[in-house]
Amino acid sequence: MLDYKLHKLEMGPDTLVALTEREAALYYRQLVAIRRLEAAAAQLYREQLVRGFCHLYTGQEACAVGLCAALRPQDNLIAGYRIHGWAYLMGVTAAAVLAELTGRASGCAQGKGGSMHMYAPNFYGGNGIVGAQISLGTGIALANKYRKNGAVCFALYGDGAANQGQIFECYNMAQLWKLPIVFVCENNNYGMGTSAWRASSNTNYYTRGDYLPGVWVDGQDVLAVRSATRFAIEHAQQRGPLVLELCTYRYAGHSMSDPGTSYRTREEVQQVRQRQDAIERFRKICLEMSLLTQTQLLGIERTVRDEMELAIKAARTDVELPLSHLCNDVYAGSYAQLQLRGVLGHNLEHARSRTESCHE
Ligand SMILES: Cc1ncc(C[n+]2csc(CCOP(=O)(O)OP(=O)(O)O)c2C)c(N)n1
Ligand SMILES: [Mg+2]
Repeated sequence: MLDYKLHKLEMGPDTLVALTEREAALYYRQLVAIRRLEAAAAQLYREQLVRGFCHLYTGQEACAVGLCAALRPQDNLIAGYRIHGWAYLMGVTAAAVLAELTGRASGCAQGKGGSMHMYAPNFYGGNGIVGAQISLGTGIALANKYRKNGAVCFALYGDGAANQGQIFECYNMAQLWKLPIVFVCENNNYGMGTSAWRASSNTNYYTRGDYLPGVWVDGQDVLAVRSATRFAIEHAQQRGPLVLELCTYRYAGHSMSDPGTSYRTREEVQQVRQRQDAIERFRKICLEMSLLTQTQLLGIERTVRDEMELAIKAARTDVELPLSHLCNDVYAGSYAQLQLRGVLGHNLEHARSRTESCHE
């Protein structure tokens, strides 16, 4: 029996849900894959192969797996900067995620984007400006409505971002125009170096849309998130925007440079790991409901380990783009042939990248 809290809604998501063996195997594989993907990212970072920022999603896996399980092919997603797992679920391979982190040509943005800038079809990627993705997501929802394509846009933000002014402008416009958008607040209890209760006057993020309906969801439970997402899609299509608050927890620090222990205790992190870990909880459901056996679970873990080992190898050894590709894809159309200014000693042009020429 799933539990929700509702704001300005009489009916909420389904509290009883069905789970097939196939779905159980898929979700378990995805949960474990994201955890291992982030462990690999952390390892590559420690080896100083990842330059720039690196924000890990460890602990929050059930939010991404549950939400993506309910997405239809036409729906869109846009997120902040904690996106490795989202990119993976939206179709970027583990190798393309890790190779992107280490700046390789085989990375999903040819190594030019790094941790925060990964994209895939219908995934409008990571965005480093806190809250800015919500304005972009509202624009995507407006485009969906204008094109009558039936798609719903999911715009993700954190508890820290929830206090950004532009989010309230977006709530307002989305409600006025009844846009097909779901505002998804992943409340992991902490922003950058501070806690939600120190930074927000109202930590019930599902109510923060005021006139917008909202649902509080247990973000450590894949099935609760999936059920809430299904409900949100129907609501957004028929009635317009709503807010989903996914209550979750971040094990790692804000980014790799934050040990994550100056604003919370090690014991707290340890307790959440022991009592509310999303993977452990899902594993228990699978065993208790006899959907998967211990052997099958171990088999899935082995497959994921092999997948990640290959991905780590690509991230370590694939080639980088040559200098001639430095400014490709900055402009499109008539700007394509413009000479690049201010690069002394090099004769570089703006151009569109051709993947087959990446390795020249
Ligand atoms: C406009 C803007 N202000 C400040 C920052 C610096 N900053 C980066 S992340 C962050 C906190 C965000 O916390 P939250 O939304 O809870 O996301 P989480 O890191 O927990 O996933 C801040 C203040 C920024 N990137 N952009
Ligand atoms: Mg947060």
